[in-house]
Amino acid sequence: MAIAAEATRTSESIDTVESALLEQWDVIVIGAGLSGMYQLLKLRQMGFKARVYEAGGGVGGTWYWNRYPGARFDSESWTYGFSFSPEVLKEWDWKEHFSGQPENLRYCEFIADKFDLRRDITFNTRVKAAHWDEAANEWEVTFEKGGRARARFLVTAIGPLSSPTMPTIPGIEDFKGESWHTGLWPHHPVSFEGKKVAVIGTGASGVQAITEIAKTVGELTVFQRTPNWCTPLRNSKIEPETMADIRARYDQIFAQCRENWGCFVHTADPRHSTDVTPEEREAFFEKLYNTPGFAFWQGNFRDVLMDQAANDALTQFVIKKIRARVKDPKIADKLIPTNHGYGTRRVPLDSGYFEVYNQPNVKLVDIRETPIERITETGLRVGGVDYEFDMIIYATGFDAITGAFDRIDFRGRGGEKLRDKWADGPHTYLGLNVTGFPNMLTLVGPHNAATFCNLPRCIEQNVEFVSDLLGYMRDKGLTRIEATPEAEATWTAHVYETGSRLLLTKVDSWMTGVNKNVPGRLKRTFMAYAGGAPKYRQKCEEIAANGYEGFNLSS
Ligand code: NA7
Repeated sequence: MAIAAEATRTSESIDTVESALLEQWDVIVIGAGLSGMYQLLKLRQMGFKARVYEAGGGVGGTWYWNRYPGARFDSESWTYGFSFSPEVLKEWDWKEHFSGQPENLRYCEFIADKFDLRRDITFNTRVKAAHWDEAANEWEVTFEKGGRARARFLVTAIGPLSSPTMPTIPGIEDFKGESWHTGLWPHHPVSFEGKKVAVIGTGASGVQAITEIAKTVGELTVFQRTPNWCTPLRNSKIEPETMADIRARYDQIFAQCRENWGCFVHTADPRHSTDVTPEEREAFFEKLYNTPGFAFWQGNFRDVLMDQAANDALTQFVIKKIRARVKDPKIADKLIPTNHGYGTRRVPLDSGYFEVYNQPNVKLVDIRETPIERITETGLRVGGVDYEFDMIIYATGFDAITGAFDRIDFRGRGGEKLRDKWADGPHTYLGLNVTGFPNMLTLVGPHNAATFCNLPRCIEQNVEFVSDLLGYMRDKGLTRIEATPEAEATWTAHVYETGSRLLLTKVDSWMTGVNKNVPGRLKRTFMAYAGGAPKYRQKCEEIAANGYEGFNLSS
């Protein structure tokens, strides 16, 4: 039951090959995750003939694919749901403050049912290529399973973390036991009871999965390359009266998110960490550490993610916490990151992660000390020692942000390949369009504020901007839009300038585009706009108010 070494999400059922089929639409949307679903709804409401093509067998994107044990929100559930529909807000009850994957997928399905979205979505259809046809002024999209479709506008809703990557360890194909990638988790139940399980990878997915698997596993061995700074999630149930209170405050909650850098409810403290005494600082850290969600990361003193000395003080606090949670000091040493400060990579939120290593049936192997040599038929060879396993879990992450674009052969004006254009990092205007790729709008694309965002909040902003733009063009009889080279260059430079203030842009992670499993992804680049969602929204509003300045619009 081994999975393929190459982590591809192939279309789930290969229907009849309809290679002759040519479908014609006003707008094609690629992807039926949250952004694709909302974009479809808006386009339909505006009277556009729109079609969504989705590789998976259902809606939900991230929540459709990432079914691994322990997968759940790190955002408060009630800040994550869509805000655009008062009816949805009235009808949907969140059951936990940080809701789990099964419920999150149900939410996506509820949205699809509520707005009858599925009738405009073609499932099990992975887009292989999208080519701009200059003469026809439209896009032609071809599918892996055959068939093609054309539309004047192309909207990519392909997600920032949707291209899973496997390690480049030799022998992956040889393993005879069960093996799964967290981002390609099967739809049937997977039991760990009595089994010897290996997990490779300790990012946010690995941390959630390891904690859950440890509850029932026979023996668990974690292969860790880089430890991460985890802090407690502190999830809890939402009782009906609490849900009623949340519902009454939705306007206020979403308004608060709108004003926040990453659209969370945790706002950075306006003080510098040196404005208070060491005792006050410690007490503040303690309070935040005990607050659910990203409070400790996002609601801390304003300088801790920008100033090295401030970050060092915070890091020392987390080190103490890890040491207090892990009984064996030698294991604690291995679990404490040494190559980056707290909060400079995506912080996994944990629900008992460090305590897992106090269990007698859980082992931690530091593969920087003893690298994995190969995968064998029965397990892993590490430092000359063969470890036997029933199951190997790859929690090895994604080719982030631009990876999903690289998997589709996008070609713009004159046949230019997007992959080539972005070879040294993304170049975009607002993270929503690329010069040379007319009429292509990239929701949650690189250099968009959405990458650092409580995603649905920024998805709503992105989708509404794109919808207004398409409505404006239709009203004015315009059929073509493309960012000017100047606007693209200015925005790209602005993204770099803004990012350089953050410590996280000086550290290797998916946020800086580094993935050691992917050729050409070893050099850091800037994947996201770090100026924050409020500034981004303001910029978009100004641009729209000025007749979409920075874009060439023509009929
Ligand atoms: P991440 O955060 O990219 O984590 C991937 C993990 O896998 C990380 O610990 C990697 O170590 C490890 N990894 C990757 N390749 C290897 C190899 N070849 N050998 C050993 N270990 C490896 O992905 P996640 O899925 O956890 O999270 C992605 C985001 O999804 C998350 O931040 C949330 O926003 C949702 P490394 O750090 O590269 O040394």
